[in-house]
Amino acid sequence: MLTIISATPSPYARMNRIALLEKGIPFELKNEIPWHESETQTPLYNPLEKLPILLFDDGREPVYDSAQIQEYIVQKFADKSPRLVTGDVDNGPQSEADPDIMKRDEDKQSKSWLNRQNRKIDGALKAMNELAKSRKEGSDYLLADVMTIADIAVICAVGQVDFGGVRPGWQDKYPELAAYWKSLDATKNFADTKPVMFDLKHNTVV
Ligand SMILES: N[C@@H](CCC(=O)N[C@@H](CS)C(=O)NCC(=O)O)C(=O)O
Repeated sequence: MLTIISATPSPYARMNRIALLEKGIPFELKNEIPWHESETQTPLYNPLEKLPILLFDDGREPVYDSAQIQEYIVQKFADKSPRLVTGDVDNGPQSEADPDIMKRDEDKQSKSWLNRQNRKIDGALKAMNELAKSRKEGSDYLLADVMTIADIAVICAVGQVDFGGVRPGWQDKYPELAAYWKSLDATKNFADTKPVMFDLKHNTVV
């Protein structure tokens, strides 16, 4: 049995959870708050003290970093449909959109740092809107007629912008992205993994 160390609001862990759910691979979900030092197991497995982490029950080394975990899932379970990659490495982004959004207390904010992060959010929304626009006519997905990890990454990234409330009105500014996000985010495995603010702490087998 696989275990994912996750956090309920984490867009990174959400990507890995969705990939496993789409492929129908059972896993145990362990929700943590990575900065609750007396309780978290995250630093035991990842020296960077970040989750998600994929654990094995046979003593194998854990895999951490959502992009690495996504790569592991795609390769290890390549024979399980959906493949989640097109196989065409030259055509289109397949892996990660960096979806984390953190808000510091005002007195700890740096203006230039904030400007840089804001520029990245706006640049990413614009780029993702272009991707949504460039979809093949009638396709629900970005790169192919089937879901890939690019769809999972974009939906989780956009979901985090929406959940964090950092760009009110983004749906009006980027209507193609909004329409694409709304329809895929309503499907089961996306709907079941929507971000939830910390305080929910439970272990479940999915
Ligand atoms: N690049 C990492 C980023 C993961 C990340 O930032 N996770 C957050 C939770 S969403 C975390 O564990 N933060 C704790 C910390 O930075 O100390 C990945 O893709 O897995």
